[in-house]
Amino acid sequence: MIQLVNPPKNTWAELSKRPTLPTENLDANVRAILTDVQKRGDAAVLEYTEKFDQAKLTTLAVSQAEIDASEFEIDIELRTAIEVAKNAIYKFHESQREVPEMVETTPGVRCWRESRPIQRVGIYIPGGTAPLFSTVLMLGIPAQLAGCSEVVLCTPPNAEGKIHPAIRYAAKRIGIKQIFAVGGVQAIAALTFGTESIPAVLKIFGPGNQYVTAAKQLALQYGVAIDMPAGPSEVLVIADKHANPEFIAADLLSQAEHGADSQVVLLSDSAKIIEQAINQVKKQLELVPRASLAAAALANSKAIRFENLVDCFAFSNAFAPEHLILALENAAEYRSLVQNAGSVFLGKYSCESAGDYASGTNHTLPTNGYARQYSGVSLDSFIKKITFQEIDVQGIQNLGPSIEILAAAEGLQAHKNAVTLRLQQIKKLNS
Ligand code: HSO
Ligand code: ZN
Repeated sequence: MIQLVNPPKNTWAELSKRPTLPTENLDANVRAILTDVQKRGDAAVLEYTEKFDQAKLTTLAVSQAEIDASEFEIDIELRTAIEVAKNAIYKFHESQREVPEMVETTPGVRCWRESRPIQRVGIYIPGGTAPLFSTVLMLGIPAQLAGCSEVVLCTPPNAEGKIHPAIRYAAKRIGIKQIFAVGGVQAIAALTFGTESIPAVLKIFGPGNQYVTAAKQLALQYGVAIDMPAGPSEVLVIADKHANPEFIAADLLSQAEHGADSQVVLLSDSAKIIEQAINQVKKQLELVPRASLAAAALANSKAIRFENLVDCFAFSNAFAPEHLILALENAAEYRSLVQNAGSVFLGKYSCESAGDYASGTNHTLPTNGYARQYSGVSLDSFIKKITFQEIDVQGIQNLGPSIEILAAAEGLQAHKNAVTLRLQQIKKLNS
């Protein structure tokens, strides 16, 4: 880890920059696949699947028999743990339902909002080095709770053309019926345009590599919504002298093992804690099977000592981490200092892994500094809110004259007339 002491404020923006991979021709290559899938549908998708995933498929849809078989392919322990996670995620997202509140803005004028689901949504689950079935739960559960009528899951097959059983099982447990063995840009393209077998959707969710992310950005241009711009996963820990260095190191490593481009930052006002945590990282790294990925991530990660915790929070807000762990005594009391973060973990027992899997909060969160302006995925991400209003005779009489003045002042006579005609009719009826 790169160690720094009290870096001046004018260096914070630079220190907060996430490394970017060279993206030469990336957009052009991604666009070419998108337009090819748009033109040739399943045939193109099958070709790209053979090219990028080495899987020779004849159909893209995962059969119901394969989905059902998942139950026997994973052990009872994992099935039970999935159930625990599912219940907690369900409970927390269920609590996000809003009861519509009707407001009388002027006597006789009532306004309110009602939620409706986004009808067709796509969930992308990356392949790569870890089968992220937890993400199936994180995206599928709020989709089901919102009442989305079609939930389409795409995930790349292995070279034998198979989907990891835990991904199939998680999908089955939450009632996702449409699973397609397709990944990468071709999956995003299929969800954007629809193919003979894969339905087009209105919004695409889920993490992915830089190609998938670029494809999602392009999908926006075709009128498809996306959850958020995504990037490599990241954690920032703020620790005081009371923190447990073993726990800090474990949390840093849990994020670092995601990939070589993961972002890991430790901030503290205690030189001793930083030293101990770094020693622990070295020790624990040896026990992690994905040590080479974690070591690569740690190589460009930072441990920074500041004069005090207020400066730590100021830096953290500038960095806007996806995950923020407050390894502080009385951590909850520091809440108001947090301005920018995707999800916050308070106190020594609140590890990020809990939020990644089973506490109930969503793990699809803004990375790359987007926590400054984006929220993580929630029930809201799967619904639209429609405003309603109902105006009675009294309401239009109260509000009408003001609307007439406003419309006239904008030079929009027809707008004014829509009110005037009604007011005139009311006058007639009353005389
Ligand atoms: N930390 C990841 C989520 C995840 N971790 C899935 C394990 N599985 C991004 O928030
Ligand atoms: Zn994680």
